[in-house]
Amino acid sequence: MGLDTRLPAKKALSHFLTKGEMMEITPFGSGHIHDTYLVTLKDGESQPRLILQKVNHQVFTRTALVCENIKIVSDHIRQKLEEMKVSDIDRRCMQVIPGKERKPYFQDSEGIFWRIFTFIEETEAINEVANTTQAYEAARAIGEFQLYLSDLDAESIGESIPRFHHIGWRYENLEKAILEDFAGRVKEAQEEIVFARKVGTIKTEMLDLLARKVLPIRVVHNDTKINNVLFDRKTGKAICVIDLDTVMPGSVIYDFGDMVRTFTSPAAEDETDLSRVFVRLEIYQALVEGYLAGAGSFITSTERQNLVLGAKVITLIMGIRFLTDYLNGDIYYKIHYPEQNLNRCRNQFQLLKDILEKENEMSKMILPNN
Ligand code: GN1
Ligand code: MG
Repeated sequence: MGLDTRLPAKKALSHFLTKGEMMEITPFGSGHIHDTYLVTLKDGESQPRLILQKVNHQVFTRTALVCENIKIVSDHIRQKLEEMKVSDIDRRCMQVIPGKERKPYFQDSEGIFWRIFTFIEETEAINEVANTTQAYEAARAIGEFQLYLSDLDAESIGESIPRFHHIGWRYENLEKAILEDFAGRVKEAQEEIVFARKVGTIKTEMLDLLARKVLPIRVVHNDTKINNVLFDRKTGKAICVIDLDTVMPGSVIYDFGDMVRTFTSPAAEDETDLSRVFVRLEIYQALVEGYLAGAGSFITSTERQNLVLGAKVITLIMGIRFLTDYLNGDIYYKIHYPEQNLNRCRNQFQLLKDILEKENEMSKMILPNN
């Protein structure tokens, strides 16, 4: 990224309530959606660092609502941590730096939304889980995240992306993309299309559950991939859950499912060597233990019984979303080469196949006494 793309970021920065002079601004992170920068300031002797983001408003059309949600949620968690007298609170939850107009964002003259968070120092994000301790830790952090938000009225925040995890809607979008064949790629993705249709029974099972309204609607994260949990560099403990864009009313089974999707496979989600894509049961076991250590006290038995369904649904949804984007000509996710979305889809479908094979074992590990 050259100086040109950093200029608007630099300009936006001046519209926030930050202390100090700007020293450095560099592109940061590996997200698929926004443009993210790490900013270093100079404030007397100290050099505070910040995360500045140009929000992708094509993906998040309800941009102001998303930023306001994040403020509500991070303030709520902070209050919980204060009540619990947790130490090091600034590193344990995200902190929004307000714009000069006291909003949790700044909208520039071109309508672009910018936002700033404090940078959480001495942490690392990982893209693949290396051992059971990491899985336990990250899952515990997600479970606790849900726990802290379990008394926040789901109506107090808005839906950042309507129908985000609605599997019926994701199938509708796929069928539309197949019909339109906008990028002329349907012929390249025959096998994947056949597979998606074949596992439509997962959709039926989920839609049936939704229709019965037995899953409580709670404030959940909705994007619990492993790199959205920060680990303390020194202790290896999971200390903060980040990327709160998709925090909205939903079900805990989606968060559990996205952890299974991204923690248990030893490979990244665009790995093309599919022999490396499978559920590591020992990692899964640690994930379950960590999650229940965080969330076991408040989830209902129906939620518990449907956690593995969450893993199937989320992995299927992600495969379908990557496939749909491939067919639409890569308009949603950032890609680095033309086939990347198809590769991501194949990867997710491979993982789903393995989940389906191990489903019984996985369910038993959650309900050992039932
Ligand atoms: C996107 O923000 P990021 O890159 O972590 C996506 C998630 C997907 C994920 C797949 C708003 O997340 O839903 O699970 O990519 N976020 C949105 O890697 O679509
Ligand atoms: Mg995200």
